[in-house]
Amino acid sequence: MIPLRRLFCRSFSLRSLVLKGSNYVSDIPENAPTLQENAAWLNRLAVRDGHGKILKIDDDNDGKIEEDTYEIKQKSGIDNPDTNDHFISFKSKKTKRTYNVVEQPSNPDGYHILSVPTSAYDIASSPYSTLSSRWRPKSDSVQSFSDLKVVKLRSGRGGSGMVSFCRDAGVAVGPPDGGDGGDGGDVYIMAVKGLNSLHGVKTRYIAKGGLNGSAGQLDGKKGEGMVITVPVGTTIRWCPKPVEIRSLQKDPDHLNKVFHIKTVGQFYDDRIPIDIQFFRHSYAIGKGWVFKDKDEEYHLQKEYFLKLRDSVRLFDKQSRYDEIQRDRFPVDGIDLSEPSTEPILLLRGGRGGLGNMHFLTPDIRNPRFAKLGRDGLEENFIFELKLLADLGLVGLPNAGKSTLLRAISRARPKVGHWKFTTLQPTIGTIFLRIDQPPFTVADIPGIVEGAKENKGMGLSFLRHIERSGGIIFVVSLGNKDPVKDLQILEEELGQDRLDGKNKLIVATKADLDGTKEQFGLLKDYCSQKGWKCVPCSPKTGGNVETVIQLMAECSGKMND
Ligand SMILES: Nc1nc2c(ncn2[C@@H]2O[C@H](COP(=O)(O)OP(=O)(O)OP(=O)(O)O)[C@@H](O)[C@H]2O)c(=O)[nH]1
Ligand SMILES: [Mg+2]
Repeated sequence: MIPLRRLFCRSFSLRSLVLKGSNYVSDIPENAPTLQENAAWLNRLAVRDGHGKILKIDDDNDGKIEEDTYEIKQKSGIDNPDTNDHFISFKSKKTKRTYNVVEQPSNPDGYHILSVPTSAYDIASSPYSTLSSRWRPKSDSVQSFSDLKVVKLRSGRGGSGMVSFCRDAGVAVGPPDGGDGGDGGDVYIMAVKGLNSLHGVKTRYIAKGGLNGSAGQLDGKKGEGMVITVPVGTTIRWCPKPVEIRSLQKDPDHLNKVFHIKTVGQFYDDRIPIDIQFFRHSYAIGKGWVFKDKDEEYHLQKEYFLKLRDSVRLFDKQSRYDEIQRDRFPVDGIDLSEPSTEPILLLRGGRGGLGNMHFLTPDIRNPRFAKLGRDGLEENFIFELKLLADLGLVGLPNAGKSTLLRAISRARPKVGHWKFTTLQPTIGTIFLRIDQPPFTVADIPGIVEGAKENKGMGLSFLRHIERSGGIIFVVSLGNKDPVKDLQILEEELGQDRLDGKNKLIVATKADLDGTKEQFGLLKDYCSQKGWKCVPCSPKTGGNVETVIQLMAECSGKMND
């Protein structure tokens, strides 16, 4: 544990301490900050404070801990463009979400308030989630699948500095030699190939804290970090505490409430939010001391301590400024659509506290105090897996989507004559000729009328086809009115989801008697819209080749 270099320094250092009144010469570590160095460092802090941004940070010495990232508020004038001049509303190009930003009345740290309706964080639950595990339908495969997780992450707390004095043969109390605390562990995320579900992601990750410093100027070890591995295609969004979201959902007035989230722009005072600002619930500026032998009360009566404390307040301010600059997370979240080349930092660990060796000054010969480490961060995130398929199969339950995917690829989704056979998405890969790139098709659970209002399996599964190039509407000719079925699907998906995507209509179960007329009506409807429509019977294999060709065109991946 003790670095060799330091051990070496302890035993054979070059600088010596000659004790008055004795001939004894004691070795002290070579890397110890000298009295002059410490004095110069404290002076430099004072100069820096004269001009520079760190002055902007509120430094009330009232012992209050810092702000929260967000607050839940009643919708008020502040969120209303008619009554608030400082209100702006804009649409993010990346996520297509509309944001309302309100200038904060008092704005000491340069952040603004992003007003987000509570519905934005509704964590959709499966329609079966109220059932006990015994009655819940079992998934199609042995391996469980999960595409949404709310995860609590916590970075490690910094270790405390040590109060210790050099002791040696003949030296009862030497110069201070307490080392600094180690920094807390960080939390990282990494997208890797080969995973296709979030079921292995835990609901809580806690990085280790840094170790305290030790005697002999040994700094504490840095806390072990955490690397969370997720499948490629995962997106990560910050979210408020799930307990608060759940209790809000029970509140009949929740639609009138908003989350006021503190955000910062690219530049100071920039109102277009780029990042969410996190705050550490750590000690206030000037606080966070560890005392040994003599307590705080004793030290507060000493002039030398009060003077030193003022200088160290400036150091705390600088540390707090660094934290404010770094503890941020993109408002739009992180989209891990490519495998990560290196881990991405989500939450940084707290900084370790200073050991007492830093407080040796001309006035203070035996500093019996050191600083505590800074706290880590604790935040919640929504991990959402958006499978990456070139095409998505969208249809009412029992339309024959899974049968179609089985017919065109080697994927084996479960088929059944009851509704909602498919409970989790499956991706099939279709290989054409050798000179053509393969394309992928995702089979997702069926969509019913009213899915928008969370009927059936809801619309949450559409996240898997959000990034696909085309949508395949699967309509059963065995149903009474296929045109009506198609209209329901269009209505449920909404124009926003359909825009900019290739579309193909596959009419299944064409082998059934009396479906010709149905197909004629469907074809007419599709040609009015300019969409291609093809009949087939995946069960008997009829016309499947044509369907594959049309799908390949629809995927937009065909070579000329
Ligand atoms: N006659 C006939 N029956 C079919 C055809 N395709 C599918 N079926 C039947 O329709 C029923 C439903 O098929 P699935 O493939 O499970 O339908 P799905 O759209 O995946 O259904 P969900 O997963 O519940 O949304 C099954 O009983 C199939 O055997 C077809 O071309 N002809
Ligand atoms: Mg199915």
